[in-house]
Amino acid sequence: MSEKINTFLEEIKRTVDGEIEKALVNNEPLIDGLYKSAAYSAGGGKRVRAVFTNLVGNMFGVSQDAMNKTACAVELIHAASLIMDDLPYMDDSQLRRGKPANHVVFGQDVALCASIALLGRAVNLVLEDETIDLDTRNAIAKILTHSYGFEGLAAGQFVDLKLKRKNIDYSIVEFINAKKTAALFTAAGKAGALIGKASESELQAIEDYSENIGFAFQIVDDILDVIGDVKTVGKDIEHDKMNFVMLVGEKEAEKKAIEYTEKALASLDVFGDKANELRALSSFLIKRVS
Ligand code: GRG
Repeated sequence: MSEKINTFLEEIKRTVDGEIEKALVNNEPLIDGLYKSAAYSAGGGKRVRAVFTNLVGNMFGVSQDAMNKTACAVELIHAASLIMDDLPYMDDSQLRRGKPANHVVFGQDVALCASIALLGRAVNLVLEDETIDLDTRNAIAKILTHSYGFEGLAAGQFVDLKLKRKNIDYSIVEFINAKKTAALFTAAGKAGALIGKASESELQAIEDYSENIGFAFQIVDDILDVIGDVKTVGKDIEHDKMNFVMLVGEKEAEKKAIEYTEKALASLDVFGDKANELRALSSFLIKRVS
């Protein structure tokens, strides 16, 4: 199954890359620089969140066409968040996805504009997606906008920047992980389930799965921040930045990542064999090195 998931990841990556290219076609020469900056950061990456939307959608028998715009939107939101995260007044990172961060190449002003434009394009892609019905588009747009606002990325980033260094405790790190990482994972998973017309209980199962996988993913990210190699990880490694590993130690962090993954897997029981690809994704994510 691990070989299959690798092929699957590659296939989805290709599809999403194609969608992103289509989503960022510019017809206004005056803003070429803005599109260049947006496209620069929208390119690359593992596309894990898009994979999530696709695997959940597949489980409900959704056609590839009906998932493409939503999966692309999720990745555009993620890209926008990475641009912002790297800015000097945020994490002040120079390297992202193995290349100079957006603001290093295009300047902070352009980077911020590109990030905002990507968020707008992401939501519009969903709202204008004629392959899915209007109610579903609205429901997905609602979930996505929540995922990066007060209920998601912005909230997590705020606490990360303003509180964590002063009040380091487990509940704060948990809050940050839930908002900064798990929120977008959950939105990606739920979006796939909504397109697939999942029942309330199925939607809840996907929410539980995604949330716990998001937690595990962030813990692995924190572990890589401490023990990772900058070349493989492709972004600045923040050895001095407080994170989950510094709070509980590397061994305990590993245990926690496994615990969250197991919790996530338990939520898939209701789907039986149909969830095998999601199960394979979980093992892939826990073993990742970048
Ligand atoms: C309003 C969009 C928005 C954001 C404002 C800056 C910010 C608040 C939040 C930062 C959120 C953030 C960047 C969280 C880190 C999540 C994380 C684990 C990123 C790495 O994800 P990977 O490994 O990256 O999937 P690739 O490069 O593979 O896509």
